[in-house]
Amino acid sequence: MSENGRIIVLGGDGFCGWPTTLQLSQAGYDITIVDNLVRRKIDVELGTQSLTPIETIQHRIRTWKELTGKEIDYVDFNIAEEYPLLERLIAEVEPQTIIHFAEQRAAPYSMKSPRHKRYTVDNNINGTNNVLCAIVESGLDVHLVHLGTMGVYGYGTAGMAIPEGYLDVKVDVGDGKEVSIDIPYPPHPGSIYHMTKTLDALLFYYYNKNDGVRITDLHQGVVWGTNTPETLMHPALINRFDYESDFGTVLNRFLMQAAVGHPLTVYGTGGQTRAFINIQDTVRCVNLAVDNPPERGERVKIFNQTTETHRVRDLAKLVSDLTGAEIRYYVDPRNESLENELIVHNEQFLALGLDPITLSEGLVTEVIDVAARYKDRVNFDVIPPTSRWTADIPLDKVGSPEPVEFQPVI
Ligand code: NAD
Ligand code: USQ
Repeated sequence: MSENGRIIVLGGDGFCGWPTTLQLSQAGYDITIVDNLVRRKIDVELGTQSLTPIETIQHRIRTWKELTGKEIDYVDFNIAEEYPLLERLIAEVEPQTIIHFAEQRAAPYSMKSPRHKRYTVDNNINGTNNVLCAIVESGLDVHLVHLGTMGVYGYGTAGMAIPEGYLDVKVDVGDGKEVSIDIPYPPHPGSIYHMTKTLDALLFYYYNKNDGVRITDLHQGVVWGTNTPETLMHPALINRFDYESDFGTVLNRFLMQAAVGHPLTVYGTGGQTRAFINIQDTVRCVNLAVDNPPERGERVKIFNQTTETHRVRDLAKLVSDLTGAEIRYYVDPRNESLENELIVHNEQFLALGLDPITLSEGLVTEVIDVAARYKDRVNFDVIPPTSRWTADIPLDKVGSPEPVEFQPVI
């Protein structure tokens, strides 16, 4: 029997799910992972692999048991398609919490083709609906913690900081009177993937209102970094590191590119500002969310899971200053603002005790070291972008360096 309780981690073989699983197991929770390993299969589809040599999930779990004596259960099924298995698992495990990482999470992959658009919607929306439906059917008071994205808000505002999920608005009700109401922040997705997260939010709103399901939605920024104290305990526990152009996120891509001597691939002017979080803080935040569930009857609890914002070209300059890497501007394959300001509230996690890891030279160098160590595994063909947002962006321009006249002065 666990010291702390039982948790089902959906998507526990993935980049965020694996280190979170280990940390929660170390903290004394009994963990059951559900993962259909689709992420590993997508690597085969894209002709790539994690930069770090990740072991099979069975080997990972065995190594963890040998090192710590702690058991992690693993079940392989598709939560979007195999609903009865989900119902049965929840009835058997009787979890206090389900953490839901199990979605197709790459914006470029979701824009690749009609098949990829439809897969992303089918997988993410059916998966989330199945989890909610199965929780209700179980009759158990399960707290659902979902990994959402900062991208549900879009990346600009009317001038204020982005609130944590809800917006206070004043409505003119006539006769010069105004009432104040608190509404879910208007969704503003920038890709099919981000759209699925805004649809997830509506599912949460409904199941919370109708069935009283306790839900925490974590609006997470771009994650960077690789390892956590637990994944560093043994080479077989190493976390995955995505570097190709669909799943590789911007800062990790720049760090890998610097390590292998590829120019840093800045899209457009690099004026896009995004919210960021280190993988170690991802793990801490999920743990804090698990330990601080909403009360019964409380509305969906929303946290902005991010610790700092940066402009893409500033990140490129930082990496270039540290490593001497060349910066190269590429035609932006995305339909996105070329320049935006982004200020984000994140006080709730700070109030719960999060002490953020911010971009520091030491940590950046550590990630470059990881990349340098495994640079022989890099396939240079999968570094330039290949997915485009609209047919207006000529195919032959995607993945091409931008003409010189578009280059901004840093
Ligand atoms: P990932 O692709 O590495 O992990 C997702 C895992 O879920 C994979 O192991 C995959 O095999 C599994 N999975 C997907 N669909 C499934 C299904 N239908 N049934 C069973 N298993 C399934 O992604 P990640 O980077 O770990 O992201 C996890 C979550 O965090 C995602 O929901 C993502 O939207 C969110 N998020 C990630 C980032 C980031 O920068 N990585 C940033 C913000 C939010
Ligand atoms: N970018 C570059 N060069 C690159 C890669 C990206 O300039 O080589 C730019 C993109 O144009 C974009 C920004 O960097 O403006 C961020 O791109 P990204 O690929 O790092 O992140 P994104 O597509 O937004 O998606 C990632 C995760 C997703 C998560 C999201 C959080 O893959 O799961 O939801 O970050 S957020 O960005 O806050 O919406």
